[in-house]
Amino acid sequence: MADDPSGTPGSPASPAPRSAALFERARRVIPGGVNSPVRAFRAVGGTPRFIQRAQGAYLWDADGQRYIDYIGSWGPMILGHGHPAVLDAVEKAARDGFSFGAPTEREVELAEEILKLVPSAEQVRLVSSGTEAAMSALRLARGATGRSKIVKFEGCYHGHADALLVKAGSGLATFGHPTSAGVPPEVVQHTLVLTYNDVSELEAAFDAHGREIACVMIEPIAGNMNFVRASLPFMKRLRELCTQHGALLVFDEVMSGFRVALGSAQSLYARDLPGFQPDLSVFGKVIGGGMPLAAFAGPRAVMEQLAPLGGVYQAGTLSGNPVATACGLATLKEIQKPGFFEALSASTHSLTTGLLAAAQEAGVPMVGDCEGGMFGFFFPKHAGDFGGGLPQNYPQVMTTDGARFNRFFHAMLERGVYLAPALYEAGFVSAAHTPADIKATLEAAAAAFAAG
Ligand code: KE4
Repeated sequence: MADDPSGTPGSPASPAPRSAALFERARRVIPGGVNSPVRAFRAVGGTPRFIQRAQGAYLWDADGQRYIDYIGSWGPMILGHGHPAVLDAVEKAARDGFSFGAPTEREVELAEEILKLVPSAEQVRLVSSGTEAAMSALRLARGATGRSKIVKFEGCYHGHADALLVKAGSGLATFGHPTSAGVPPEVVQHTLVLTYNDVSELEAAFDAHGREIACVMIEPIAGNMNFVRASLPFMKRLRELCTQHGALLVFDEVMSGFRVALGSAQSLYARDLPGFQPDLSVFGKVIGGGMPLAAFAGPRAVMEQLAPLGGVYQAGTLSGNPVATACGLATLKEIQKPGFFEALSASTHSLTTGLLAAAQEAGVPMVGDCEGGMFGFFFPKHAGDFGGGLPQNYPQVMTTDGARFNRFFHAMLERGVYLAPALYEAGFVSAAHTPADIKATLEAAAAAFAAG
């Protein structure tokens, strides 16, 4: 999620005149012309494309240019845009009413559907954004444990709640510093930022603060560092230390949830670490199907400490919104259909291995990984970096070639392929992407690499 400092704003003039005009107009009335910073293309330079419409695997911008979409609204559009079952559900729900501020059956249905797919949780609370879900899970962990300290990892993004906008302190045991203006240092004084995948830092932190730590929040597959997996030894040790010290392990699966597997990333760790479960889980994106809906979930004993039963306050006017829940429920029904994830994983794997093959053919150092409908890739500055494997943490990601990424991004955009406009962001494939779309993408990549 971090802005790429090596970005080259002001890259080649955009061939998208209407987007350029709209961007100019937007910047007069919206800060930076966007309602979320990453959309402004500041990391990659150039003109952000103003999207007019989408269908299936495709986006069309204001100039009528079609793109194969590998952002999918940053993850939600796992079915592709405009899936008929989702459209029908949303249309019907909208006709029944947009919002009531009262409980509805569909919220119960969606909660039941989520819990069916998340064996680590017994109850779930619906909210409107991933930030809200992560912020609420954090408050719940502090309320449930009576502790203040929290641990996060450099490179992981959990939305923009104050306590989570933190970069590592100068030394291991020192607490974080705000990454954003407007966050008073005292707000982040309890947030400890460690290096992802570093067991020794984890053990030292728990040695120093174990009984004061309310929770450790982690992206199990860090899509905000593009695509970095928490190693099995690291995750195993993290689980052990949280259990030993009475800290809650919070899986931020806003991006990975129902995206990397039907059972989310936690099902992959449970497969490889028998009995593994997080204590709390945070979801978003896919469970809203593209509409404002997120959630946090966990054991009843913890969740029932939330208002109105318990002392941890949490609320939301549009939480469990009737139209958003219809969109999410229809999406979750579709992804459970037999063969859905096998097909999606095959498409994503074909794309990722094809990109790596095209880079190798062109003599360009490139590494990548994928899981389910999520993928990522990096351009190491030297072929042997990271031992030929993937970056394992944020500092290593920082050593990759941002300028090459930006050239590749624009070369692909000009060839009708819309990748994430920042090297720190993951990519997403939908069920609507066909083998022909993957083939066209790989042909564009070969041409992009040939262009240098
Ligand atoms: P939102 O508040 O944006 O719905 O969710 C915050 C969030 C929480 N946790 C994780 C793991 C996330 O990836 C996110 C949001 N992801 C970014 C993309 N990396 C959303 C795109 C944007 O900020 O515009």
